[in-house]
Amino acid sequence: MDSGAFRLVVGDDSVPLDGNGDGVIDEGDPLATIGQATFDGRAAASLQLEINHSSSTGYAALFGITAIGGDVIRFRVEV
Ligand SMILES: [Ca+2]
Repeated sequence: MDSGAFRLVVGDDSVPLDGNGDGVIDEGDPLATIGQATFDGRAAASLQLEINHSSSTGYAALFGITAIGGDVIRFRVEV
């Protein structure tokens, strides 16, 4: 069954987004923070995920979401 989940494919799974292993990605995890993000002219508290890949670091924001299940998004190695 399609759960509607999506994949974020970056880096490797040695640094999981659910860093504290409690099953939820939220501000309690080292690579996640909550910040104000804007989208389509609106602002909302949003989960911001630090993405380290090769020699660069970027961020992905989940607009309007402050916590999400650790099984929904994860790093995954694709070779
Ligand atoms: Ca967690």
